[in-house]
Amino acid sequence: MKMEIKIMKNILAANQNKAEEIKKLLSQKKILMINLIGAPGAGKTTLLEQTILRLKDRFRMAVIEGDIATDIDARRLQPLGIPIVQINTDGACHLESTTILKAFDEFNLADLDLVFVENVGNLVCPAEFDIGEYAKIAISSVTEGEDKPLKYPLLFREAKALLLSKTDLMPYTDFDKTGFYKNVKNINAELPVFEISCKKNIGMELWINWLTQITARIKK
Ligand SMILES: Nc1nc2c(ncn2[C@@H]2O[C@H](COP(=O)(O)OP(=O)(O)OP(=O)(O)O)[C@@H](O)[C@H]2O)c(=O)[nH]1
Ligand SMILES: [Mg+2]
Repeated sequence: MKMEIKIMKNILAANQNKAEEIKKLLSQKKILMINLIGAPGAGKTTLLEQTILRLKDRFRMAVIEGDIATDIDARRLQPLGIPIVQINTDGACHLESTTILKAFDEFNLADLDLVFVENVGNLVCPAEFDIGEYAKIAISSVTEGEDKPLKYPLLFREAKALLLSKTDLMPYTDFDKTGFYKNVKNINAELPVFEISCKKNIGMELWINWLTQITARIKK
């Protein structure tokens, strides 16, 4: 039992060291890195497609796609014409900073303003790991229910913004929006929430404005 705890501590310490290296590098190069975290199917790749389309003329972007297996998401994003690296974790439920640093070798960092990381679909483990990002962004869809902030509090505590996705499906579910906001507030009173539907193009401007502002601030 003692041994297990020590191993976990070592893993987290090694991850943190690399994460600090990444933070320094990104700060030198004035690059903003976003770590997108949500359950499988919450709408992470769809959000990236729609976000990148809207910011393409403004920022130079790249994507690191994290999945347990396959390059399905990387292929989906390929038509956007930006650099993409697919990481397959081979079973691991989250990305770590060592792999992120290796993925940077595939990019010309001098040519980038914004790097999106789509973490492995999971509400738990990715929230525990600092990968050197500027911000963890949580995405939770209405079909997952309003109780997720209470059941998986770490992500909602760590996130700098929360996207409530698939709002077009709200009329077809028993999603309790008032309850959702109450639960979010309970965990993280300061967390900005953006209600979006990538499918019906609803609510995207506020999210895009928020992201544009923080990216522009980093570039100064
Ligand atoms: N109705 C509706 N469906 C959506 C919306 N956004 C995404 N979807 C659908 O939800 C499903 C999952 O979306 P993805 O973007 O692949 O989700 P993901 O979070 O990247 O999934 P993983 O990478 O497997 O974890 C797809 O069928 C999307 O078309 C939305 O705003 N409204
Ligand atoms: Mg995806």
